[in-house]
Amino acid sequence: MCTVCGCGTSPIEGHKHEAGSHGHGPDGGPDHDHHHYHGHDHHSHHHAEDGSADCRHGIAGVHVPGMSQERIIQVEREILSKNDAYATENRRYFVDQGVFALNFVSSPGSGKTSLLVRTISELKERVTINVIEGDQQTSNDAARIRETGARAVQINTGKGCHLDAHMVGHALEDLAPEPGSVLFIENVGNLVCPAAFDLGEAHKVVVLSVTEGEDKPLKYPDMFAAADLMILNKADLLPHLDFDVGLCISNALLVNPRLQTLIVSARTGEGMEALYGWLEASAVRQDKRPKAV
Ligand SMILES: Nc1nc2c(ncn2[C@@H]2O[C@H](COP(=O)(O)OP(=O)(O)OP(=O)(O)O)[C@@H](O)[C@H]2O)c(=O)[nH]1
Ligand SMILES: [Zn+2]
Ligand SMILES: [Zn+2]
Repeated sequence: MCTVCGCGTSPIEGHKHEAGSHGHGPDGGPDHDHHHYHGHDHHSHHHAEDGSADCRHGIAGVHVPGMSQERIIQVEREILSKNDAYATENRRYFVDQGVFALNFVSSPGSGKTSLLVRTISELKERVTINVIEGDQQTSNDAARIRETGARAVQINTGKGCHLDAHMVGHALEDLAPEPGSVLFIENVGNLVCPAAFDLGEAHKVVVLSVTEGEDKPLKYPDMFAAADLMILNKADLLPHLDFDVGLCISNALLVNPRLQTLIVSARTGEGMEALYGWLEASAVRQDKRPKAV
């Protein structure tokens, strides 16, 4: 729904958001859209006999009270095209600086922060890793990251359920990641909205834990379609569950045949070496790409 309303302010830890102070953006100005709609449109969702309402059949694929399907599409396009302009700028910055940026997306509690903490602790002698933490309210995750010695900037999205490229651009001003470093962006725990927002990252990495069910890729296909890597976390719990790893992976491949998969445990460290290998290989691949974007 966030692609429709676009409302909400997003404080970045230690960052004052003054009008006119933006150092980036196609128009150089702030990008806080507030759309307020009044009036009546006829509902366009379908009610089935079992009492369910199916919103997929409207042309916008979503139902918003008080907005026509055409207006929803227009507003979504405006928000996403502004986002894409900021994302392009972030991407250019990453490529110019040789910063390898990954956007970690998942439902709440799949283990993103635990994975990042373990990865930083085990790789910090080899590579500089900084983190942008997205969260609706607290700075808990940024504090967990800082305990490893890594630098972290927290973005609180308030009511917003995803990070957008504009927020990340501001966080980059504060963080100024070192050339040649790795940047982890931990998105807000939400399997829906973060799929729609390009942050300029090299790859989206979707983290799914084995306690969540094999059908998640089918239920939330956009997220799995947008990702290049799926990390199946909490593998240490598999002996206690009837989770079918093969079925989960084949469901994910139905949605995205190019998706790579790693099975890990952030708790025991199982599978983490393979993740580090993937990181290294992907960072090298980005480095070899031409600089002009
Ligand atoms: N058994 C087990 N538990 C894990 C593993 N990874 C994370 N957890 C636990 O899962 C819970 C959530 O982990 P987090 O790392 O906070 O998950 P998150 O994705 O960062 O959560 P949000 O930021 O709230 O979306 C914590 O209690 C972790 O200790 C794992 O590999 N195995
Ligand atoms: Zn977290
Ligand atoms: Zn959202």
